[in-house]
Amino acid sequence: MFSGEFINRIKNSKKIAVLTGAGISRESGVPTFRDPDGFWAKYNPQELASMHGFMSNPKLVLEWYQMRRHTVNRVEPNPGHFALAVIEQKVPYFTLITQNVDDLHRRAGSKNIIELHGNILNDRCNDCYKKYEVMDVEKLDRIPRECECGGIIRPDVVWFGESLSESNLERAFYEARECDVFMSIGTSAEVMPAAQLPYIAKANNSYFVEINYEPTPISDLADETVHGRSGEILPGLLKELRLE
Ligand code: BV8
Repeated sequence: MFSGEFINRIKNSKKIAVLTGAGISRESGVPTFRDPDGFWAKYNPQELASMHGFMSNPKLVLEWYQMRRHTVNRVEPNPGHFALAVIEQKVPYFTLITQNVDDLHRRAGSKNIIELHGNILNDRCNDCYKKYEVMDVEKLDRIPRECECGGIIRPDVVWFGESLSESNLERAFYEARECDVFMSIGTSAEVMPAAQLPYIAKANNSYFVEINYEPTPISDLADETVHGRSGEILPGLLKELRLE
């Protein structure tokens, strides 16, 4: 499945950086962005995951996040998440940069995680960033809720059109620059600035491997691409590394 070159590179690597997207959580039962299921299929996630979408219909957007939280709280990390947590323990330095907001990497035991797009399990104040417990939409006496500072309370994620946390982005760019092996797993590589990371890694001579169900705009950039399900491919990598 993987070349001897890649296996060697991982075994001798000093620094590994991995970028994950919604595809790695698909086998846990979390719909990806491009294949929302059922009722939500008629909505454009890019519209819902935006301040404009939220302010135009805060109740609908809060219900969307509530449905996604219920899904995430009901599912488990899959063998792909667990495999990355095992590799992290066995190599000198490993950074997991995720676009996912589902908390599944942390639940699988990964430690050095950069959540580029936030985390769906909390709400926060839009102005002062104070964290708030999420509440059932039906129980809210006003929508959106208001922080004591006067700001509106919204999901603790980065929406389309919003800037990412400077420190998270700096750390992610740094790790992509410094790594000797970079992996992109389960992402369509369409969302910026996350999709810049493989280019940064490649520009700094890292060995870049893409694992994805189908080809993406970065497949030609990769030294190796493995197409298929990450929940099967990553345990296969553990086997080839004799880490299973
Ligand atoms: C910003 C949190 C400054 C919310 C998300 C430059 C060029 C063009 C556009 C832009 C640009 N710079 C900025 C933009 C605008 C925009 C953007 O990138 N638009 C794109 C869509 C064109 N970016 C932003 O707005 C970012 N902010 O840059 O600030 C700024 C501001 C304004 C204007 C300019 C600059 C903020 C982006 C963050 C958005 N928030 N999530 C929430 O989740 O509710 S992003 C959201 O999309 C999720 O994080 C999700 O992860 C991501 C979707 O990407 P993927 O993870 O890749 O998921 P997708 O479904 O697309 O693909 C899944 C893949 O997995 C598929 O390829 C599939 O084949 C594969 N797969 C499926 N099953 C499996 C599998 N692979 C393996 N195994 C399987 N089993």
